[in-house]
Amino acid sequence: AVGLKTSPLSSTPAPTVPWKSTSGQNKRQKFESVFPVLRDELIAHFASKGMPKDAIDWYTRNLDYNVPGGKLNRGLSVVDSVEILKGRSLSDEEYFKAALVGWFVELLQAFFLVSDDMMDQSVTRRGQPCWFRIEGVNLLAINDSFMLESAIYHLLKAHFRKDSYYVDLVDLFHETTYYTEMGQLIDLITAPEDHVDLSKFSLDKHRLIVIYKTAYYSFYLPVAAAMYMCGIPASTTTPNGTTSDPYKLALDILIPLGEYFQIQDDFLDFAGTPEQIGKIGTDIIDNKCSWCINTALAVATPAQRKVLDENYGQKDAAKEKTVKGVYEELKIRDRYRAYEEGAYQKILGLIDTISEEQGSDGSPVLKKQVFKSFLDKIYKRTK
Ligand code: GPP
Ligand code: MG
Ligand code: MG
Ligand code: MG
Repeated sequence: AVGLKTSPLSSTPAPTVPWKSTSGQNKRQKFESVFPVLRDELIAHFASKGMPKDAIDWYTRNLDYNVPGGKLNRGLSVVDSVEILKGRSLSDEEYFKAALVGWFVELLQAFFLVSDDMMDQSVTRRGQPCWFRIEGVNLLAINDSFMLESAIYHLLKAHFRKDSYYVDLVDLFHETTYYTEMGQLIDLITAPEDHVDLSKFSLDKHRLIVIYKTAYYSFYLPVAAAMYMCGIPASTTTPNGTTSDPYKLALDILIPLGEYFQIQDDFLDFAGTPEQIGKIGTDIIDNKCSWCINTALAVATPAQRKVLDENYGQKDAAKEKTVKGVYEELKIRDRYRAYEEGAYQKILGLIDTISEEQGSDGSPVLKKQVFKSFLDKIYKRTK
């Protein structure tokens, strides 16, 4: 074995700070400027193993093609949450570490998207062809996705192994990945390619799928990671003696938030243009248990139901169009707008239940603004 434990690890100290020069620019650019730092660190480590030039070029292309270029909501939420929880602006070192963890969430997302696009047989992503569709890539994209995932744990070890919360972060990323894979499994087996049976769909089934495939990694992971980095303990006791688990409290808000986000994704798969959403919707053709079909099934007349039964889940653009026609007849757009308003109000109500009262031991506490800031990032999104 290569003795992973004893081999010298690359750069633990924060490298020169390229993001300093962007201090007047917006949060996104500042966050984006950290990506080349970790990309170069991964490539330098890879090259140090004697990897040949063509492999170095391949890995660099994998990272550049698949990791940046998204909306970055998840990654930015780590940084925003750390700032809100600390209640002050961050030092350069603190910013760098929060941004690194933000990029770990984006690396995890890249790993999921590269493989999800193969499983969903998607065409485009973020306005460009899906990685596996690039000439010469094909099934090699499976290994490329694995490398995006493993990069997280390499960088975590390089930068965080001496921190008290290191093991919490490792565990959080592992557990969240496992949950997402459980969700992906039920997403896929509820959508068999060769057998359409709409009676198997339900909004309860949909809820289970989206909580596991999306909500944990997209919402709980960034916030819980920030909470660990800020030293929020697993249990707090208020001065009046009641105890609560801030992570459970966060989960109880972030799961409904994630459910709302995936319903937006399902709606945009039907109603968004590829220019807007950067991807071509495949849910109807892929026989997905989407919010749109479930909402349609709940209100369809027997005649409309028959049309859905005969046209859903088939690799046929004309049939897809027919399904979309039924969605328009059933006013799915209006129903979505009503859903969105209700979900927004419900989540605001959940956020309001958070007590910001200081625990009796003086340890840091959860803040409403963490959730408000995340909700604001996605409310009424069109991409
Ligand atoms: C979103 O589903 C869920 C994921 C991208 C998680 C994938 C999980 C794996 C373990 C691979 P989606 O297919 O609706 O997303 P999109 O619409 O972006 O393709
Ligand atoms: Mg999918
Ligand atoms: Mg997909
Ligand atoms: Mg989708």
